[in-house]
Amino acid sequence: MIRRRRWEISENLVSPAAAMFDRRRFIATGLAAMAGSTLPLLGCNESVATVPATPDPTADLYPVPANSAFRQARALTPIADSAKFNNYFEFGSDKRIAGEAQALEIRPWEIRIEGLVEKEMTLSVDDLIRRMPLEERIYRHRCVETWAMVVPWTGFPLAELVRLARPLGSAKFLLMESFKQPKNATNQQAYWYPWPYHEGLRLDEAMNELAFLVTGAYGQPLLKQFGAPLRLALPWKYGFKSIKGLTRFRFLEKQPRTFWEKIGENEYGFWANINPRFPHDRWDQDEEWMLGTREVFATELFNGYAEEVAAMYDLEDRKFFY
Ligand SMILES: Nc1nc2c(c(=O)[nH]1)N[C@H]1C(S)=C(S)[C@@H](COP(=O)(O)O)O[C@H]1N2
Ligand SMILES: [Mo]
Repeated sequence: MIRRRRWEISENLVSPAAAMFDRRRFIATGLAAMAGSTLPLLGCNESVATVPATPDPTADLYPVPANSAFRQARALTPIADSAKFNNYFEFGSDKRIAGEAQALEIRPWEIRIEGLVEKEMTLSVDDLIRRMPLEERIYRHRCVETWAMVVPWTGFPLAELVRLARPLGSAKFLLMESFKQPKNATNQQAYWYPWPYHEGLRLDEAMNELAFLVTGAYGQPLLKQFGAPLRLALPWKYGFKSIKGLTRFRFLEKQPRTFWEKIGENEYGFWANINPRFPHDRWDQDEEWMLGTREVFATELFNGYAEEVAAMYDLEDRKFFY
């Protein structure tokens, strides 16, 4: 089989289920266009939300000072580009889900901490955000599909949440779960996806200083298409590990299976650490292209973050790169 570069194929996602969504979407938007109605997300110069839609209860906290330890040589991706090219399968399987994502209800929003912890707890996302030490960090983001971006996230280390949770000694893994709102996130009505979206980390990965819980971006509260009110940023792993719309953190003894592991054998698995030497089933990973400029760069081991994370893995063991 010949592997092609991601940007030589279409911008659709990769699983058979996703292809089905695309077909359904195509029919739906095609019919709407014929009926003469205006859908907000047709065409390529459509406008999308780049400011939070509703008054955000934490808006007074922004902007937050930048932590100068987390900078990038590459230019920031303009919000006009990153806010209209997203992966959020709850809202659709192509990149133009920003309009659909505005249907998500993000308040009230509860965060549940459970499993192997001293005391399980439920707290409102606003309480959590106000308790945490917010900072801005500029991170690279590399999607498994080979597109990449540079974003100024606001948030706090995942390690702070782990400390708040006080896990028991037996806790070795962290499972994280997204919301379930099938009424508003219409792809959640598709039964062949194992909703809600869920991801996992080994506890030492969760405690690594790079693992960052995101509450805002570009100096303002997080946009819905970016995963408001709470998402993860794991810049050394493929983007699908950076779970959006977080509601649940469960501490476990055993490694959990993730959303994408359940969907397909030929997708990357639990670890998904970025390595240009380990191709996807259907394309190479040795290069990446930037949203906006389309500039192409060589993919770096751990997306350029090897210094911070390489010690956590056996680099000879292939499993850590799938
Ligand atoms: N809940 C949820 N989180 C998710 C996804 C998703 O579909 N649902 N997509 C992932 C993928 S594949 C990527 S590349 C990033 C994209 O983040 P962005 O759209 O903010 O750039 O979100 C990740 N987090
Ligand atoms: Mo992705």
